Amino acid sequence: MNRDDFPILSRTVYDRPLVYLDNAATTQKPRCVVEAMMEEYYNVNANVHRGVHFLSQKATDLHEQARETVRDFINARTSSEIIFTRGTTESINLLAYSFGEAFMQEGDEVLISEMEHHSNIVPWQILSERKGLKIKVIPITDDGQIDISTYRSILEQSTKIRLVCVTHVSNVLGTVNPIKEIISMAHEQGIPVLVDGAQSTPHFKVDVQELDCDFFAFSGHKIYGPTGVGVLYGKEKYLEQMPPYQGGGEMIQKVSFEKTTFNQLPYKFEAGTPDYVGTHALATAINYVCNIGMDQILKHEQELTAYALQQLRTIDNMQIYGHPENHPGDAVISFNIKGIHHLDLGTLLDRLGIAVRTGHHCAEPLIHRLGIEGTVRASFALYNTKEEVDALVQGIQRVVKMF
Ligand code: 7TS
Repeated sequence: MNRDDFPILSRTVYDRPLVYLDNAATTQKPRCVVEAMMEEYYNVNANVHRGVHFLSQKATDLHEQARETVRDFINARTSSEIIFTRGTTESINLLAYSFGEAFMQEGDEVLISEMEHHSNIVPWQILSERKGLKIKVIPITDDGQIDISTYRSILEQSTKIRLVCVTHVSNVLGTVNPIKEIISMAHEQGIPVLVDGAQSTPHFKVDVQELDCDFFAFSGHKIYGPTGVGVLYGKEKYLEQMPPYQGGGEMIQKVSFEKTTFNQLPYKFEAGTPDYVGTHALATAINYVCNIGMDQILKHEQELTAYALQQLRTIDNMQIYGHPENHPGDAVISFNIKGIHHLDLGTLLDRLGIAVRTGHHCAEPLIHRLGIEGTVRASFALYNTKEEVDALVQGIQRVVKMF
């Protein structure tokens, strides 16, 4: 599917064709995204929101059109609910600081799950230190799913939980969480929910109004966009009450040495010159995937994941984490081969031109829960093929023979 749009995919590594299976870390960029950035720097570049001159207005238009493209992509109600950040990590840090200031007091609780990326753990720990909060954790089952009945009882037993923060899709297990159910259960107790959408937005259609999530975070670079740009969606009713995260230009209305009044949404949360070239390139990436169709992408990646699971399971001593039969996961497969360290396997696959990730994948508590030190992880994107899965399987078999 559209491989030719991605120039890097035709390069070689150690004189072998590149097989890029590290898409959960970051995706490769289609030509149109790189060209959009080049075109803007060559022909449009000027700072946004501050100039009356032609170029500044043009750059501002592209930047604000990008906000509208993101709004439409996740179906937010208004573009003032779309805050541009550097990525998922910054989105969650912004929320932790600002939501914490507005809505949390000593003794309050934040509820996260056992399968979170460090980006959805550490900001809450920093906030907890600052405010004297407690972090509670929803456990997962042995087959890598959120334990919904324990989640229900945690919600029912505490009156102090102020926010539930859960990932949409696990970056280690590929588990697609029943996020709508998770959100509605929290809402029954009057608790808002942050969804970490870093691993869902690249793979299937997300509708924040349909989910009814209160906050949603994602990264541009995982959805074929540039690095350094991401999004925090938030319901206006919360954002209005939250104080700014950083101070500076752009986020103010009036400044004197005595008092500053803050700008309206979303600018209140966007201090300093934004990455306006990045936002335009992100919108180009979003238009690119929408032109292919998120449903097409999902179908292709589901077929590829099912094929990969089937082929990987034929290898002796293969241990695959998550992906139970009755609960097909997303385009991420973590595995180990008994007797071979994940780092050795990853390094030897690299020598065959196959790029996979090894280690704890920035989700150490989850890796400990699985009782291991790390995994090898293959993760797919719209441009991966069955031939690349075959190359992975043959590569693993070759490494196994060496041991
Ligand atoms: N949340 C999840 C679920 C993620 O997978 C990641 C990045 C992040 C948050 C942070 O995103 P960032 O763009 O702000 O860095 N995950 C990975 C990964 O699995 N391998 O490298 C980065």
